[in-house]
Amino acid sequence: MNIGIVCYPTFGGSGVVATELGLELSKRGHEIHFITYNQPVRLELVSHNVHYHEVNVPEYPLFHYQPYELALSSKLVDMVKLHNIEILHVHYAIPHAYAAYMAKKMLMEEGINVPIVTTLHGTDITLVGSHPFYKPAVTFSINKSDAVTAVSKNLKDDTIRLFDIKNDIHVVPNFIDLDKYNHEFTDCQRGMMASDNEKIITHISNLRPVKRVQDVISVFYNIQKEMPAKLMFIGEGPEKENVERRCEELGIIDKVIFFGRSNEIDKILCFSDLFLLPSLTESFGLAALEAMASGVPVISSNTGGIPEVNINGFSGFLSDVGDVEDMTKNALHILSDANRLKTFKDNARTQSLKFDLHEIVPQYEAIYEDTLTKCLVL
Ligand code: GMT
Repeated sequence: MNIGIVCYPTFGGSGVVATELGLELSKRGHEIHFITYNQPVRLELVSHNVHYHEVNVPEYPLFHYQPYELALSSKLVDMVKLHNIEILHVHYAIPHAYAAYMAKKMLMEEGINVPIVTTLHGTDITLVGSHPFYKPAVTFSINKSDAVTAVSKNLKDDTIRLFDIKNDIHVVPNFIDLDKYNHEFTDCQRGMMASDNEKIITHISNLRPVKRVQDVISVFYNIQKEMPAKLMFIGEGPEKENVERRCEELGIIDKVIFFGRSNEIDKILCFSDLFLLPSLTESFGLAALEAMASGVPVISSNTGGIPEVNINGFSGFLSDVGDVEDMTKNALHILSDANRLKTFKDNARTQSLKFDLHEIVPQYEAIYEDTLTKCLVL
């Protein structure tokens, strides 16, 4: 198949999933066209069947806001025609599904019918999309898509609860390339980060308020009072300065290593003992899955789609949002006993196997085929 993928090219989970999906589909023989405003961060290699088409928005002083969705829909029209793209898979409703629908209508004028598959990732529904400003456009875009998928059952339920949805929503969970997160990784340079007796706690996110990174600091502060520990803090975002200031105030700054954005999180996760994800909401929690695939148990909040990924008492523990005392208790329970830690590490890896990309990517292929067949009939 000749597939166009539209996504946010940044470090967010939706862009990561879209990129990994495109790369795996290319390995399975499909021709993939990424169409976005920057080369996606995990798209290191453009090969004979992986292409990247940049959307440029010409600056024009009359426009107070430069119209990205207009530029995107025009680019989609051009790329579909130029490369005979058969199907468009757009990640994130705003503005991608909206722009794709406009492109579809323009192409129809020329007798070309290109189906649109929209994948909902969470923030497009729970945080941004349900805002009254965007709600009509998001509802419209979802209802006009030829197929809709959501990354968890919880996100599907939220979408149906928050919007007037006429379309079916297929749950296709996020996935992981288990070979990339091999916990037998031999080049694991733990010794560079911490001494043998120190436990390594890790957090990865875009440090937005929804991630509740202050809870990460609180839990880590409590842990390091009980046992030697280091915190690996990966990511950039609006909460970073507050986090640094709080670590200074608490006197733990020398125990926290800030990595900034990283494309090598597998190398950091391979020496981690515990992963913290205390988010306010999370449609799936791809970062937790990446940790588990590296054999790292997860202490998380019990919210959104996280319980579909992290199994309480098996791959880690779930606590109420903001309950840092419970999170601390659970973290210490896992970390304080070497045998228990080993069991939780093994369980985390076992749980991640359910999200093997070889199982999940064919589900997307089946949706493409089904959607193409339906659109041919129409
Ligand atoms: O969590 C973020 O801030 C990024 C956001 C995104 O849109 O890229 O992540 C969302 O999509 C990921 C991939 O499907 C999910 O794993 C995240 O849970 C989801 N984030 C939220 O729901 C807050």
